[in-house]
Amino acid sequence: MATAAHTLLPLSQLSRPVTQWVNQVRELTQPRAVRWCEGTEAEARELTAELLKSGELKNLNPEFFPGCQLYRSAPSDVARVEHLTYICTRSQEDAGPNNHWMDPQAAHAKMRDLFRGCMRERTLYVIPYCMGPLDSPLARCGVEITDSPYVVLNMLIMTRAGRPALERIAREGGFVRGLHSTGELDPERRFIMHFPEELSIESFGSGYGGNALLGKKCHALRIASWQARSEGWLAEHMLIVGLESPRGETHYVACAFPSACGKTNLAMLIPPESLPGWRVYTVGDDIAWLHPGEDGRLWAINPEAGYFGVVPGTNPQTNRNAYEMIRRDTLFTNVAVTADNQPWWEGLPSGKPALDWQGRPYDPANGPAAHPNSRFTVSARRNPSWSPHAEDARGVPISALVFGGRRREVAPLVYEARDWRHGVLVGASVASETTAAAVGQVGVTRRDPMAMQPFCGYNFGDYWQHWLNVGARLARPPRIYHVNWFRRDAQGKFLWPGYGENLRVLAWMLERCAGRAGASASAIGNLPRPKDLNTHGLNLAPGALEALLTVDPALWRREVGEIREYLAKFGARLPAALLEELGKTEQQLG
Ligand code: GTP
Ligand code: SPV
Ligand code: MN
Repeated sequence: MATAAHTLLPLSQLSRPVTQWVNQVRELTQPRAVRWCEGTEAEARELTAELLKSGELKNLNPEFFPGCQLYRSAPSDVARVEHLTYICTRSQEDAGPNNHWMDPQAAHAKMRDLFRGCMRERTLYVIPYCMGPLDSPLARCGVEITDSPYVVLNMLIMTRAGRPALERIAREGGFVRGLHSTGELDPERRFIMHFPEELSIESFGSGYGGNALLGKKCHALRIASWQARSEGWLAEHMLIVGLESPRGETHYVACAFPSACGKTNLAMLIPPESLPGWRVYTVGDDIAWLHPGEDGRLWAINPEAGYFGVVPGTNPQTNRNAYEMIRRDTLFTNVAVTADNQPWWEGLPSGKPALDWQGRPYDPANGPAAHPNSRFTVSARRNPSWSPHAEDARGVPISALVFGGRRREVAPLVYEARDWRHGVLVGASVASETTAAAVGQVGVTRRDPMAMQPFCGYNFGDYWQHWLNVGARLARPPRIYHVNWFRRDAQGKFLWPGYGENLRVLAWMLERCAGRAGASASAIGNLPRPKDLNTHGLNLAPGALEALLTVDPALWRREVGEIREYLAKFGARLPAALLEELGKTEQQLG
């Protein structure tokens, strides 16, 4: 009975390298106890009960929101902190102008000082986790050490965590090391450090989302993008969605939009009634790992097992799937509550807030009731549109890649790149208005190539070359598109209804892939003519569609100039192919 005996082994005896590392960290941080996470439901229930008892979590109204809790983070700890996030490579050039950089030795020394003794009076949790299906050769494992039970609860939902992950680590040997402490939540003593050459992460002083759930942005994007480059694949900030047409064909599309620009919503889109026969299946809502397959196509897995999604704006009209999904077994962070203890957020059609996200009596003078970056954490299995192929070990084949941004002007609703090479330029040129997902000013337009500005673990120049190399290996590469759901009219109103109606744009892309849909060529790529989009049952203001599909040569000449200036920052590391493609666009603009 070798297997039975094996499962009885304490976790601390499964992998010597993991145990050695835990012991080193224990010595440095001095916790009062060490707890290894098994990943069972009983364990999650027990941890939840402890947090309810200590008051860190609050139960929400069990009649309407069974199994749901509220967590309020420190008011100064509500979003990612890009200015405190570093890539620590031996050479600064390897981190590139797109990253903050610190010398690895200096960074380790700084972090050692912060971590020394930081877990006194606290429990150290060891979370072995697997990013991707446990049986997938494309999945990668890590271990997060944290002193935050809230982080543990999130990681148990967001990743495949516990014994099976540690068993895989014991078999394979390698794993990403992520050390995290909430410290004193002092923004002056907060750093998120990445050591891609060592496959390790050190995060101190924040308990929030991407700063603290180390499997997510830190591992699955910043470290994984580095690993992906050396191994020949791509780690991207992309949703993955399956679209079944009325003809019964299913195609998968992966889309990179910056934070809070519509990935979760598109991933679980509900087809409008006027487009009968379409079905939508969610594979992932935030991160895609893309691998060239033996068949010459690009294949994608979602490394995550849950969603850490933006709450405000979720309602039965915009996203009924998400609205239903978060009505049970969901962890809410920084939402408001009603007088009868239901969660409340801006965009709900009914109810009113009694307490705001900080737990104060609601007063509009204090700003929104729910924090604009308030989030839900929920298992992907709760999603009514969860794809039956989301757990496939080899992933799903991708027919189209889509880049997008939040831009009130310039970028049309949709356009198609001329080919892969041009598509890499289109991705590298993405610009978007900043959102509440990161600390800083909101609504400022900045370059966010491939929606990876905050997440690429190395020099963008090398990254774009890697994209070109991957494309060259694909006999059947996906087509590449750019979309913008956020164009506005002169009064500031959105020109496009968005949400479920976005399916009309995706449908055009798939028809293009099948060689059935028309387009007109422009300097920036191919655009649908109004007649190429299915607008049946769509209620647009007069002239809106024409405005959405217009390329203004004067605005675009300025845009091309700005793109050229931006790309020049990457100097010798910038692939010449991107400048050649930009030159073609410029020439055609006249
Ligand atoms: P991260 O989790 O931060 O990576 O965000 P995300 O890209 O998944 O964005 P999400 O789908 O959560 O949407 C962010 C905000 O944009 C929400 O408030 C949505 O209501 C809003 N939004 C999403 N899709 C659309 C759309 O098609 N049109 C408009 N106008 N707003 C949208
Ligand atoms: C994002 O900001 O892109 C998110 C949320 O998905 S976080 O986990 O905080 O990165
Ligand atoms: Mn994201």
